[in-house]
Amino acid sequence: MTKETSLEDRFQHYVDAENKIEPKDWMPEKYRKTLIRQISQHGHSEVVGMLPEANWLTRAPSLRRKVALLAKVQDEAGHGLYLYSAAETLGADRMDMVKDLLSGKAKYSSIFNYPTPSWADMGAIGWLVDGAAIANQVMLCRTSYGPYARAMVKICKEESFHQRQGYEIMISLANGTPTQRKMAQDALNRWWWPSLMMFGPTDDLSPNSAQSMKWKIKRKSNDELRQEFIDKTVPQAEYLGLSIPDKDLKWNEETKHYEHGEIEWTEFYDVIKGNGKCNKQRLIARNKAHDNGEWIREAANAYAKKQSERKKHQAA
Ligand code: FAQ
Repeated sequence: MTKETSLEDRFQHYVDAENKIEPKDWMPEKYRKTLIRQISQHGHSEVVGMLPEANWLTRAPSLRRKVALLAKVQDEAGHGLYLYSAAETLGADRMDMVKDLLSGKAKYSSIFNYPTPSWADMGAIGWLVDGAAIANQVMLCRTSYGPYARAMVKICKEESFHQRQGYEIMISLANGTPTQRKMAQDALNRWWWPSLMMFGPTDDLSPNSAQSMKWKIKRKSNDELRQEFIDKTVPQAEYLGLSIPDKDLKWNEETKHYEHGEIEWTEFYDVIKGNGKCNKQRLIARNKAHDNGEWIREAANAYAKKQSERKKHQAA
């Protein structure tokens, strides 16, 4: 048995016994790389995920709605920061991660490449997109890497507020005028399928799942989580009196789950290759924001440099 293999075996036993891996613990290089990939993609998703909703901040229909939406969008920025910090504990460099996002090299969630032409999209995003994010992220509170698991606990609490915020908008629209009901239905029609795609490819076509589940990075498979989301969300749509845009959706009394129609996987792969409706627009917006922030990074770095010089001077 090679030294590396025995370390890997010990690592696996440690994970199997439900221990958390901490930054200074030994870990297989592939475990570290998988986590950096997933956590940085997750961080990028939170950061880019601010853009579709930021589009409506100046046009929210009331002060109350505006305050809630503003708080939600700010939360997403905070989530991005926790996640980049968690990736840094694995040795990733923040500026490298940011550069990969800005150049289009790094992935972020497919869902944020869809447009938000209507106020009802704010409802649908909170209800469906945050709903899907919660389904996925509750399991991540138990992920094997300590800093990621702990970040997810706080993130999930905030995502619950986001989901309620969105569902409450949907309730108002669904109980409103015929035009408002139509807006709500239209938003559900446009966000339903992309929300199902958020969970990633089907288990048989998910190259990373098996190893990630063995290492307890992921606790449930993409299909399991997608099914949980559908089972939870269909009754919520019924409560709103809205129709899920899937003619093949039906309850299976034996399995106690909903069966759903075919997901357009070609659309998903097109979006993650950069050819979605808003991929280019999102990267342009992120690059512009980054360039506009240059002065504050310069000021922060100059301040940090000055502080460290002062400390050195005092110590001498
Ligand atoms: N979009 O082998 P798998 C949010 C990629 S946060 C783009 O199954 P894995 C909050 C995947 O990276 C939403 N790419 O991969 C919010 C891989 O490519 P790679 C983000 C996707 O990692 C709400 C390839 O396909 N949440 O919404 C997607 O085992 C509202 C093969 O896939 C997270 O990131 C996708 N949807 O499972 C913010 C949660 N799906 O890297 C603002 C953490 C798959 O090999 C407003 N991440 N790919 O080149 C995860 O749980 C996992 O990474 C999955 C994918 C489940 C996303």
